[in-house]
Formats: sequence, C-alpha cells, structure tokens
Amino acid sequence: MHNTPTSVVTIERFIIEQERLHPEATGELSGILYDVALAAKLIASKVRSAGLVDILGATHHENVQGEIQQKLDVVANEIIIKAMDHGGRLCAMASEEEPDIIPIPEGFRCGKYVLLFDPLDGSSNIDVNVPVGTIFSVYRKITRGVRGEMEDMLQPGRRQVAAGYIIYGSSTMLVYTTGQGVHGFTLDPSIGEFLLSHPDIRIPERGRYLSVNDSYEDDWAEPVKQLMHSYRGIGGTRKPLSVRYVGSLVADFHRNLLGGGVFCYPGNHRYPQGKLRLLYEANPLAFVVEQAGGLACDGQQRILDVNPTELHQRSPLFIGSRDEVEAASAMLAPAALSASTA
Ligand code: AFP
Repeated sequence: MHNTPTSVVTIERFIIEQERLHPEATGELSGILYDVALAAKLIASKVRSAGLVDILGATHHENVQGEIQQKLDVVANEIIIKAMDHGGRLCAMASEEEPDIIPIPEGFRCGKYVLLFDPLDGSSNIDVNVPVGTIFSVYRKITRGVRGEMEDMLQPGRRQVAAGYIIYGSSTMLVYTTGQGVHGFTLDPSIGEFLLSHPDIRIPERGRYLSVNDSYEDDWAEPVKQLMHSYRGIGGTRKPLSVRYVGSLVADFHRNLLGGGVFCYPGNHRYPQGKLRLLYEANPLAFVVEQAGGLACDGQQRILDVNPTELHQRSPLFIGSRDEVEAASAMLAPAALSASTA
C-alpha cells in the first residue's frame, strides 16, 4: 500500500486495503469503523451549527419545532448509539454519558465486539467555539454468551483491537489505529468524505509542548510539582517545553501527537485519580500514542496494563512523546514503565 497525502484515498478504501492484509478478517471490524466514520459526520454537522442554535431556534431551550434543545453531548451520544446498535457487529456498548452498559436492542443481531466511547469530550468548550472531540475504543468480546457483559468492558487497554478519536476543529479529522500504525483522515465537507491526509503518524520523540492545568499545583504531590518544574526548565536542567492547554483532551492530545509534547492530568490531594476516565479517554489515546511511537502512563504503570475494575474508573494520565513520558515515569515511579514496555 503506497498511500501518500497526494493520492485521494477515502477512509472506506483505506479500511478495505487494511482488511486485505488480514485474510482471516470477517469484515466486522471494518464495518464498525465505517459506522464510526458515519457517526462522526453526523456529529460534525451538529457541532458546526452549534453556534446557530440561538439564531435559528426560538429560545435557549426550544428549537424551531418547539422541541426541547438537547445538550450536544447528549445528541452525540444518541447519534453514536443509533449509528452502531443495529449493524450486527457489536454485542454491547458503554458510553461516558451512560451509567450502565448499553445493550443491543432486542431483534438485532449481536456481534463479537464491544465499543466504548466518550461521545463529546470537552463539551464545556462548545459554548465558546473551541474544538471538541469524540473518543472510541473497540475490544473483542471475551465472555461466552450472545450479549456483551461487564467483563467484556473491563479488559486492559492492551487488548484493544481498534481505537481513535475525531476532532471537530478548524477541520474535522478522524484518527485511528487497529494496531498497524496511526492514520488520520480529514473530512472534506463538500463531498462528505473522510480523505486520508495523515498516513502513518509518528509522534516526535521529544516534546515541544506541555499541556497541563497548573491551577491545581497546590494540590499536587511533591514529585508531580518537581516533574512540572523540570518540564518548564526551571533550574536550567533542560530546554523548557511551551505550555499549551486547550482544556479539550482531544485537541491537546492531537497537537502533541503531530508536534510532539506531553499532556498531563495528574491525581491530586483532592482527586487522587484525577478527572479523566480510563476506559473512554486514557486507554484509547494510549493505544493511539503507542502505535505512533509515544507512551502513556498513570505515574505508576503503563496505561495499557492497568486492569480496570469499574466502567467509569478515573486515572491519572501522562501521555505523549516518549522522552517526556519516560521522564514522568522516572520521577513518579522509577523503573516501572521501562520494565513493562520492554
Ligand atoms: P468537559 O467535558 O467538562 O469540558 O471536560 C473536559 C475534560 O474531560 C478533558 O477534555 C480536558 O482535558 C479536561 O476535562 C479539562 O479538565 P480541567 O478543567 O480540570 O483542566
């Protein structure tokens, strides 16, 4: 396969080409990726018109038909469920927006995969026209029954078979991996197609950017404070990283993936596990970053090796360029990361 940014390759064609590399593939995973791409287009069109709601709709709460306006994260959640539940490829889903497993409705066939997703991450940024994103993660079912169960959801991230995200920014991009590198597609809104724009993304080994909300500094443990000081070059130990923090994980992650950098959301005294969710945020982005040559840890161990115990479990996160995450791991949990990735 010799796809370059100058050849016009739709996401559908790319997925088919990837599938051909696996003669044993049944096409089910490809089908999931098509459906995710469809959901992404539907969500993108809603996000694009978010700023027009107050102009076209009657009030803050009612639209022109007199229906109650739903928050966009709820809309995105419904779009994904409706795009995915009837394809016969999934046996259950889980969403950051829903307390429990989302079953496949009666009457539809169940497949051999589960999908976990954060439908609209960073949604508090929508009101101020700042990029938001969708994050997704796919695992093969491990239980024996027809329907997906909690055990299928609570698998360590290293067992993911696909993961990725969609960023609704100045353009809409879908970035995903199935364990064979990381590939990015940009939505051409004039034809409604995702076109291959970033084949085989590699994250620079050294970072340029540091993404962290340092208003929590007073609550950080001493080693975390030291790590952040070192990233900033305080004390002259290294060239400082430039601070860039959007407050939308997907946007911060995407910048660091392309330009090199590290995103940190440490635990603190008040929230020892931080804010981000292991299954919907940390694991999928960790799979992407490792496939691009980077690393992700929680300060104690590699993210992809954490054994989840709860659907909505939170996790500290240090993710991005290899050198920067190794520095985090060396300062916060000496020797742990290098042992698990060796
Ligand atoms: P919202 O969905 O509430 O905007 O949260 C976004 C988010 O989960 C993630 O996208 C950001 O990186 C992180 O929270 C920002 O959290 P802080 O405001 O605590 O820095």
